[in-house]
Amino acid sequence: MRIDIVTIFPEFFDVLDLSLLGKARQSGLIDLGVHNLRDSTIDRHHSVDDTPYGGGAGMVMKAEPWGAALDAILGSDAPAAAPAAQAEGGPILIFPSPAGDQFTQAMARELSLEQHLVFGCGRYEGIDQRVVDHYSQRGRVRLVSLGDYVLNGGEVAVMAMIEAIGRLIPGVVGNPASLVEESHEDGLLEYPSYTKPASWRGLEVPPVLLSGNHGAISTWRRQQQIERTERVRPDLLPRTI
Ligand code: JBE
Repeated sequence: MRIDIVTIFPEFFDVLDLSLLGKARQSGLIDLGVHNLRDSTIDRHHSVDDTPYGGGAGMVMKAEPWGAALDAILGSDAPAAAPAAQAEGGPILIFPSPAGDQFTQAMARELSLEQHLVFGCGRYEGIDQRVVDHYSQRGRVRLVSLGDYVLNGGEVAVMAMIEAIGRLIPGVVGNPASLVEESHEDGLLEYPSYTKPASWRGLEVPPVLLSGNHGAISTWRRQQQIERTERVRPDLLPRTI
Protein backbone atom coordinates (compact mmCIF):
# COMPACT_ATOMS: atom_id res chain seq x y z
CA MET A 1 0.00 0.00 0.00
CA ARG A 2 1.13 3.53 -0.79
CA ILE A 3 0.48 6.10 1.98
CA ASP A 4 1.12 9.83 1.58
CA ILE A 5 0.82 12.31 4.45
CA VAL A 6 0.71 16.10 4.08
CA THR A 7 1.52 17.98 7.30
CA ILE A 8 3.34 21.02 8.68
CA PHE A 9 5.00 18.68 11.20
CA PRO A 10 6.69 15.95 9.14
CA GLU A 11 8.95 14.97 12.09
CA PHE A 12 5.83 13.77 13.89
CA PHE A 13 5.84 10.74 11.63
CA ASP A 14 9.46 9.72 12.29
CA VAL A 15 8.11 7.15 14.76
CA LEU A 16 6.68 5.19 11.83
CA ASP A 17 10.25 3.92 11.35
CA LEU A 18 9.79 1.87 14.53
CA SER A 19 8.19 -1.43 15.36
CA LEU A 20 5.92 -3.46 13.09
CA LEU A 21 5.14 -0.64 10.71
CA GLY A 22 8.84 0.17 10.36
CA LYS A 23 9.46 -3.43 9.36
CA ALA A 24 6.55 -3.29 6.92
CA ARG A 25 8.14 -0.25 5.30
CA GLN A 26 11.54 -1.92 5.05
CA SER A 27 10.01 -4.99 3.42
CA GLY A 28 8.06 -2.83 0.96
CA LEU A 29 4.57 -3.76 2.21
CA ILE A 30 3.98 -0.10 3.07
CA ASP A 31 5.45 2.68 0.95
CA LEU A 32 5.24 5.90 2.95
CA GLY A 33 5.74 9.48 1.77
CA VAL A 34 5.64 12.35 4.28
CA HIS A 35 5.33 15.82 2.72
CA ASN A 36 5.87 19.19 4.37
CA LEU A 37 3.00 21.51 3.44
CA ARG A 38 5.38 24.47 3.75
CA ASP A 39 7.33 23.16 0.74
CA SER A 40 4.21 23.90 -1.33
CA THR A 41 3.89 27.57 -0.34
CA ILE A 42 4.65 30.23 -2.93
CA ASP A 43 5.02 33.34 -0.78
CA ARG A 44 8.23 34.57 0.82
CA HIS A 45 7.05 33.82 4.34
CA HIS A 46 5.90 30.27 3.55
CA SER A 47 2.57 31.03 5.15
CA VAL A 48 0.10 28.18 5.41
CA ASP A 49 -2.66 30.02 7.27
CA ASP A 50 -4.59 33.30 7.28
CA THR A 51 -7.44 35.00 9.14
CA PRO A 52 -10.98 33.66 8.57
CA TYR A 53 -13.39 35.45 6.22
CA GLY A 54 -16.30 36.63 8.33
CA GLY A 55 -14.09 37.05 11.38
CA GLY A 56 -13.67 34.86 14.41
CA ALA A 57 -10.90 33.40 16.50
CA GLY A 58 -7.93 31.51 15.16
CA MET A 59 -6.46 30.97 11.72
CA VAL A 60 -7.57 28.95 8.71
CA MET A 61 -5.24 26.92 6.53
CA LYS A 62 -4.97 28.44 3.05
CA ALA A 63 -6.27 26.57 0.01
CA GLU A 64 -3.31 27.30 -2.33
CA PRO A 65 -0.58 25.35 -0.50
CA TRP A 66 -2.99 22.43 0.00
CA GLY A 67 -3.86 22.50 -3.70
CA ALA A 68 -0.22 22.49 -4.74
CA ALA A 69 0.76 19.73 -2.28
CA LEU A 70 -2.19 17.47 -3.15
CA ASP A 71 -1.85 18.01 -6.93
CA ALA A 72 1.78 16.91 -6.66
CA ILE A 73 0.62 13.65 -5.06
CA LEU A 74 -2.64 13.03 -6.93
CA GLY A 75 -1.82 14.59 -10.30
CA SER A 76 -3.41 17.81 -11.46
CA ASP A 77 -6.10 16.57 -13.86
CA ALA A 78 -9.08 18.89 -14.13
CA PRO A 79 -12.27 17.49 -12.58
CA ALA A 80 -13.85 16.63 -15.93
CA ALA A 81 -10.72 14.81 -17.09
CA ALA A 82 -10.53 12.60 -14.06
CA PRO A 83 -13.57 10.30 -14.03
CA ALA A 84 -11.26 7.31 -13.52
CA ALA A 85 -10.17 8.70 -10.17
CA GLN A 86 -13.80 8.70 -9.01
CA ALA A 87 -14.01 4.96 -9.58
CA GLU A 88 -12.91 2.37 -7.06
CA GLY A 89 -9.17 1.98 -7.17
CA GLY A 90 -8.18 5.65 -7.28
CA PRO A 91 -6.55 7.13 -4.21
CA ILE A 92 -8.68 8.02 -1.17
CA LEU A 93 -7.99 11.42 0.34
CA ILE A 94 -8.65 11.41 4.10
CA PHE A 95 -8.91 14.48 6.31
CA PRO A 96 -9.03 13.73 10.06
CA SER A 97 -11.73 15.95 11.48
CA PRO A 98 -14.06 15.98 14.49
CA ALA A 99 -16.76 16.57 11.86
CA GLY A 100 -16.02 13.26 10.12
CA ASP A 101 -17.37 9.70 10.22
CA GLN A 102 -16.24 7.79 13.31
CA PHE A 103 -13.10 5.70 12.67
CA THR A 104 -13.79 2.06 13.59
CA GLN A 105 -12.17 -1.34 13.18
CA ALA A 106 -14.57 -1.95 10.27
CA MET A 107 -13.36 1.23 8.57
CA ALA A 108 -9.73 0.25 9.22
CA ARG A 109 -10.41 -3.10 7.54
CA GLU A 110 -12.04 -1.43 4.51
CA LEU A 111 -9.17 1.02 4.15
CA SER A 112 -6.56 -1.76 4.50
CA LEU A 113 -7.78 -3.09 1.12
CA GLU A 114 -6.97 0.17 -0.70
CA GLN A 115 -3.92 0.72 -2.90
CA HIS A 116 -3.30 4.35 -2.06
CA LEU A 117 -4.30 6.49 0.94
CA VAL A 118 -3.50 10.20 1.19
CA PHE A 119 -3.87 11.88 4.61
CA GLY A 120 -4.16 15.65 4.96
CA CYS A 121 -3.36 16.87 8.47
CA GLY A 122 -5.12 20.13 9.25
CA ARG A 123 -3.97 22.44 12.06
CA TYR A 124 -5.41 25.52 13.65
CA GLU A 125 -9.14 26.02 13.13
CA GLY A 126 -9.25 23.88 10.01
CA ILE A 127 -8.60 24.03 6.27
CA ASP A 128 -10.39 26.30 3.78
CA GLN A 129 -13.57 24.32 2.96
CA ARG A 130 -12.91 24.65 -0.79
CA VAL A 131 -10.03 22.15 -0.51
CA VAL A 132 -12.44 19.36 0.47
CA ASP A 133 -15.03 20.61 -2.04
CA HIS A 134 -12.52 20.71 -4.90
CA TYR A 135 -11.02 17.26 -4.34
CA SER A 136 -14.49 15.77 -3.80
CA GLN A 137 -15.18 16.76 -7.42
CA ARG A 138 -12.08 14.91 -8.55
CA GLY A 139 -12.11 11.71 -6.54
CA ARG A 140 -12.86 10.01 -3.27
CA VAL A 141 -12.57 12.22 -0.18
CA ARG A 142 -13.47 11.25 3.38
CA LEU A 143 -13.59 13.21 6.64
CA VAL A 144 -12.80 10.78 9.43
CA SER A 145 -12.93 11.38 13.20
CA LEU A 146 -10.85 9.50 15.73
CA GLY A 147 -13.23 10.49 18.51
CA ASP A 148 -15.20 13.19 20.27
CA TYR A 149 -12.43 15.24 21.81
CA VAL A 150 -10.35 18.16 20.59
CA LEU A 151 -6.84 17.61 19.24
CA ASN A 152 -4.59 20.44 18.06
CA GLY A 153 -4.44 18.94 14.61
CA GLY A 154 -4.82 15.81 12.56
CA GLU A 155 -1.33 14.35 13.09
CA VAL A 156 -2.06 12.16 16.12
CA ALA A 157 -5.34 10.98 14.56
CA VAL A 158 -3.51 10.01 11.35
CA MET A 159 -0.87 8.14 13.34
CA ALA A 160 -3.57 6.08 15.07
CA MET A 161 -5.37 5.39 11.78
CA ILE A 162 -2.17 4.29 10.04
CA GLU A 163 -1.34 1.93 12.89
CA ALA A 164 -4.84 0.40 12.86
CA ILE A 165 -4.92 0.11 9.05
CA GLY A 166 -1.29 -0.92 8.54
CA ARG A 167 -1.41 -3.93 10.84
CA LEU A 168 -4.33 -5.34 8.79
CA ILE A 169 -2.30 -5.41 5.57
CA PRO A 170 -1.44 -9.07 4.91
CA GLY A 171 2.11 -9.83 6.04
CA VAL A 172 2.48 -6.86 8.41
CA VAL A 173 1.48 -8.80 11.52
CA GLY A 174 3.48 -12.05 11.61
CA ASN A 175 0.74 -14.29 13.01
CA PRO A 176 -2.60 -13.60 11.25
CA ALA A 177 -4.42 -15.61 13.96
CA SER A 178 -3.56 -12.90 16.47
CA LEU A 179 -5.55 -10.42 14.35
CA VAL A 180 -8.70 -12.53 14.54
CA GLU A 181 -8.63 -12.98 18.32
CA GLU A 182 -8.43 -9.30 19.14
CA SER A 183 -10.86 -6.88 20.71
CA HIS A 184 -13.42 -5.46 18.27
CA GLU A 185 -12.78 -8.02 15.51
CA ASP A 186 -15.68 -10.21 16.68
CA GLY A 187 -17.61 -7.34 18.26
CA LEU A 188 -16.52 -8.28 21.80
CA LEU A 189 -13.63 -7.19 23.99
CA GLU A 190 -10.74 -9.60 24.53
CA TYR A 191 -10.62 -12.13 27.37
CA PRO A 192 -7.98 -11.55 30.10
CA SER A 193 -4.57 -13.15 29.49
CA TYR A 194 -2.06 -14.66 31.92
CA THR A 195 1.48 -16.04 31.71
CA LYS A 196 3.98 -17.59 34.13
CA PRO A 197 4.29 -17.62 37.12
CA ALA A 198 0.97 -19.26 38.10
CA SER A 199 1.00 -17.39 41.41
CA TRP A 200 2.10 -13.74 41.74
CA ARG A 201 1.75 -11.53 44.82
CA GLY A 202 -1.00 -13.75 46.13
CA LEU A 203 -2.95 -13.63 42.87
CA GLU A 204 -3.57 -16.95 41.11
CA VAL A 205 -4.11 -17.69 37.43
CA PRO A 206 -7.70 -18.97 36.98
CA PRO A 207 -7.40 -22.77 37.44
CA VAL A 208 -9.28 -23.59 34.21
CA LEU A 209 -6.32 -22.19 32.22
CA LEU A 210 -4.01 -24.74 33.87
CA SER A 211 -6.44 -27.65 33.34
CA GLY A 212 -5.39 -28.57 29.81
CA ASN A 213 -9.10 -28.90 28.96
CA HIS A 214 -9.32 -26.95 25.69
CA GLY A 215 -13.13 -27.05 25.54
CA ALA A 216 -13.44 -25.67 29.05
CA ILE A 217 -10.83 -23.01 28.29
CA SER A 218 -12.70 -21.83 25.17
CA THR A 219 -15.98 -21.68 27.07
CA TRP A 220 -14.39 -19.74 29.94
CA ARG A 221 -12.73 -17.27 27.57
CA ARG A 222 -15.98 -16.66 25.71
CA GLN A 223 -17.82 -16.06 29.00
CA GLN A 224 -15.11 -13.61 30.08
CA GLN A 225 -15.43 -11.73 26.78
CA ILE A 226 -19.21 -11.42 27.16
CA GLU A 227 -19.02 -10.50 30.85
CA ARG A 228 -16.33 -7.87 30.22
CA THR A 229 -18.17 -6.36 27.27
CA GLU A 230 -21.46 -6.19 29.24
CA ARG A 231 -19.66 -4.46 32.09
CA VAL A 232 -17.41 -2.02 30.20
CA ARG A 233 -18.91 -1.56 26.74
CA PRO A 234 -22.57 -2.63 26.69
CA ASP A 235 -22.99 -0.42 23.62
CA LEU A 236 -21.02 -3.01 21.61
CA LEU A 237 -23.51 -5.83 22.29
CA PRO A 238 -26.27 -6.56 19.77
CA ARG A 239 -29.55 -5.02 20.88
CA THR A 240 -32.13 -7.49 22.07
CA ILE A 241 -35.09 -5.25 21.16
O1 JBE B 1 -10.70 13.07 15.64
N1 JBE B 1 -10.03 13.74 14.81
O2 JBE B 1 -9.76 13.22 13.71
C1 JBE B 1 -9.63 15.08 15.13
C2 JBE B 1 -8.92 15.83 14.20
C3 JBE B 1 -8.54 17.11 14.54
C4 JBE B 1 -8.88 17.63 15.78
N2 JBE B 1 -9.59 16.90 16.69
C5 JBE B 1 -9.96 15.65 16.38
N3 JBE B 1 -10.68 14.94 17.30
